[in-house]
Amino acid sequence: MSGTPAGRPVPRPDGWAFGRGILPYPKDRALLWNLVSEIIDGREGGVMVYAHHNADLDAVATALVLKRAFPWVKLGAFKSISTPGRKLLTAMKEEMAVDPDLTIFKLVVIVDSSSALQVSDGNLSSWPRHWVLDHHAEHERWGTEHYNDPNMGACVEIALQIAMMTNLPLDREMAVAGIAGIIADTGKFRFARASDMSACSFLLNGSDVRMEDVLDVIEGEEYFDVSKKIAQLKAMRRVQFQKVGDQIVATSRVTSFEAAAARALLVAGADVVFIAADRPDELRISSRAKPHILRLGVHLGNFMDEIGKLTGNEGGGHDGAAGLNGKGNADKILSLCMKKMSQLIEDKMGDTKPKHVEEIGTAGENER
Ligand SMILES: [Mn+2]
Repeated sequence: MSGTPAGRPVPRPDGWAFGRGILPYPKDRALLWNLVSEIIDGREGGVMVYAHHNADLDAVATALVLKRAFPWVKLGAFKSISTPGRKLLTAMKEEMAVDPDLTIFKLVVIVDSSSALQVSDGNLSSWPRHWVLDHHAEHERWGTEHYNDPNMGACVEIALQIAMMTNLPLDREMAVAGIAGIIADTGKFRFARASDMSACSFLLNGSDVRMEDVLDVIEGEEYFDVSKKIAQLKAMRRVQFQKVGDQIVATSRVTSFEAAAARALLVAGADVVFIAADRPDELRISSRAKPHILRLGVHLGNFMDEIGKLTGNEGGGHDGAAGLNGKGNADKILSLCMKKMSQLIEDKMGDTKPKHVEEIGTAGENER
């Protein structure tokens, strides 16, 4: 790091720098200092850093970086913590309480939350004094002190600004948490802005952390789970697919890890997938679609609801991730999904694309 003491960034006109990476200075340093002062003043009475319901990686990362800067704060979350969030906490050997008693604290710092409903039943009147630290563009007018910077792709970038303002040296844990939060909130960099990439470069240059270290933490042992690897490979071997215009609809069967198998097939090239987990006592079908399919107007939750009704099962879910539970012949239901989805995509593509549904075949057979 060419003359810079390890962990200390170089101040530049536009921000703190490590190598070519820059973390910009906060948009309102005075306002952010107000929060810092209150956290310091609140030390005696207790400070709770509070994350939203099902605290995601960015919320957990924000809380972890704040705890690095102010070790006396306690961490908490409303209702639950997401699985990746829990993995990050375990890796950092920190704890986050679920639904702690907030009334015993002097100050609550709500992080990564754009509305009161994300952290409570909506009524904060019985809460102690609270601050909000957020980065959402759609940001509720909190009836309290708040700092919101939608130019930050992840809330943890603001927490890192706070850490740098307090002259905290960058360490490995902060770098891992920072990159994890940015990865999560940019859809694994798909929607990352130059500033988010620059912040990651700042964190990588300023620490000995490698991207692989961060991904290992987020994905954890599951990444190396042998049953999951086999399920994904079996799903590959049993795949059937159909070309609709330039889109690929694929189906396959596994006995478990159907969601992981669905993701693997999307990565392998499918645009919409249906994976059956076929067990003696029950049948589950997991379905996933890429964002451009959703932009055509396809809603998998509604689609699986319809498949459920047609087959006497229960189906439903989100636009890009849905499922079905019940009983029946896996192959028959999968081919129904394939047929109906191909028709639906063809309809949605409408007049702009040539109507063209082409059977291609199954893995192991001739690909052409
Ligand atoms: Mn966030």
